[in-house]
Amino acid sequence: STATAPSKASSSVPSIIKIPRSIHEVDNGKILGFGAELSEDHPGFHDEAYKQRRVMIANIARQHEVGEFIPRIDYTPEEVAVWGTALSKLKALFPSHACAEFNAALPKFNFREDEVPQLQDISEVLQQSSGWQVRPVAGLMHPRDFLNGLAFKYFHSTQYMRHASKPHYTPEPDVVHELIGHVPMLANPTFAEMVQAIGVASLGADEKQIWHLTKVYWYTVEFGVVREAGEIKAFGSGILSSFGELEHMGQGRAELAPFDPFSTQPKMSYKDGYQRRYFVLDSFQTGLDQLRQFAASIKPGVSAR
Ligand code: TIH
Ligand code: FE2
Repeated sequence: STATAPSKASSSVPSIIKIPRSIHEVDNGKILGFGAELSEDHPGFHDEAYKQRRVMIANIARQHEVGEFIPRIDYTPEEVAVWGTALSKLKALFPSHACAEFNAALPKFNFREDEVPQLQDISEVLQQSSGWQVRPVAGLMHPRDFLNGLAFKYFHSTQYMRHASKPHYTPEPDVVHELIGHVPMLANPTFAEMVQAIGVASLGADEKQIWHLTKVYWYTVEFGVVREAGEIKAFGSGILSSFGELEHMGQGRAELAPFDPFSTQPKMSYKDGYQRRYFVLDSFQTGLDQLRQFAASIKPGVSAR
């Protein structure tokens, strides 16, 4: 979807940025990092059967077209056990550690420990709540494509399970992270608008702006916390889907800083383990206002069409 700008053979010449007009023009086929190949420090790196299973599930996402029924996965008893272990431990911490909006939305999805929810069913419930839908994806997408999807109220979701050896923390997105971490929050209309504002800002953004927005997304949607009656509560999906990270946040030893989309965001990494600092929103309405102001300050470059 991007083409090189004609003439002037200089590396500083930006390529033409195509603004998708619908979700059909958002490419979910460019898979980076873990999605393409597990790295050596991934818990499943030495497990051939696990890697083959991932390839099979990834192929389902590769063949899926927007608007089609999302094929069901017949999760193995081992995969169901990983889901159940993660869910039961997390559920014990949610009342004290998760934000009120998350706790209010969670029951809509009826998560059970003995069954991994299917993306199609979850997408239907989500659509009823906030108009958002889920689209399967093989692994980590190109940031521009992922962020563009948010503008159209589409959340790209992996469908494979984390490795059984590490149910309480994994370095990459998986179905536990998507369904427990992201989906209930996206059922909240104010939060969902906040996420959409990041997506709208990404339409036609240049490479530098995309990189900044990726970090903004990371420090809010993935790892944000919110002040609630003077207490710090989790709303970031990477905290809500990891018992280890949620417990770490609750211990209060990580640094806290106010979130500001206009300031330089710190470097992010999938490999650093638990966050050493969390950014704090005063409320989702405040976050929405901040992100809308920021989105309005981003002008699509001359190369956007
Ligand atoms: N660490 C999260 C978990 O274990 O659920 C997954 C990730 C979220 C963001 C990056 S990796
Ligand atoms: Fe995520």
